[in-house]
Amino acid sequence: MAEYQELADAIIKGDNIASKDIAQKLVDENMSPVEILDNGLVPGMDMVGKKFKNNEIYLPEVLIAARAMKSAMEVIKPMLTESGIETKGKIIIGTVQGDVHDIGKNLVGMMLEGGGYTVIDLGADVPHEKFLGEIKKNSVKLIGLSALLTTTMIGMKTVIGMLKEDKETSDVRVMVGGAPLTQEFADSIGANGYAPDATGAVELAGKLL
Ligand code: B12
Repeated sequence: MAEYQELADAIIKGDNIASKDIAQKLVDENMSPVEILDNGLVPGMDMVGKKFKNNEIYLPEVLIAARAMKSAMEVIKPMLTESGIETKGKIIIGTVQGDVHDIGKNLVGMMLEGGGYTVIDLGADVPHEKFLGEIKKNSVKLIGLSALLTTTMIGMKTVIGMLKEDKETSDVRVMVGGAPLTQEFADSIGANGYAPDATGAVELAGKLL
């Protein structure tokens, strides 16, 4: 559909007014939030990633594209998170220390809320110890760690090690995700699960909790 292409183009151009308006139009036309994500927003952000990698655009453009992505996500958020049923459990999520990428993590959070979980989002660039502290404070049994940089993903191993060493948190389950991750990497650091996207994260949470 042409509107999905327009939405992807708005993300690529970093037009946060157009991205919001087109997302709203698609919502008004009864498109599901997952369709809007899969056909417009995610392909748009993928293209931004490719252009950035090929040096066709630079960081400022990526930042304004991210802002356009966020304003469209605000429009679909209420639909993704409305569930109204009692919570299936609490999950802490966050992007690991040193890493400010939070778009994918935010999507995972929204989808988990939509799936009926209570999400405690610690944000991005979360110090390793903060995960430990918040898990204890909130008696949480599942956490989701996100990383987008090959240099920060190893921080997940540190967090898992800290949890295992502490009696109070040794049974906490950890799921991991982010563009550079693989199932193989997740297994190698002792994570309990990996999912390649936000829909997979919800399925995985169901298995792990
Ligand atoms: C947007 C973006 C930025 C924005 C981030 C804005 C924000 N608020 O998030 C800004 C401009 C700040 C930025 C900065 C940088 N970036 Co950047 N960025 C990107 C870009 C283009 C898109 C990322 C994105 O949002 N994707 C869309 C979302 C929806 O996808 P996602 O994050 O993968 O999430 C999905 C899945 O992975 C999964 N998932 C994610 N988290 C989790 C968690 C769990 C538990 C589960 C189960 C699943 C899951 O579900 C999500 C939804 O489906 C990528 C390129 C790319 N293709 O990834 C580069 C990219 C990640 N950035 C890169 C780099 C190098 C940087 C900088 C170092 C650049 C610099 N020179 O300063 C800085 C780093 C700053 C820092 N310390 O973190 C590189 C990383 C290369 C590498 N090998 O590590 C990439 C790959 C670009 C490239 N090709 O070179 N970046």
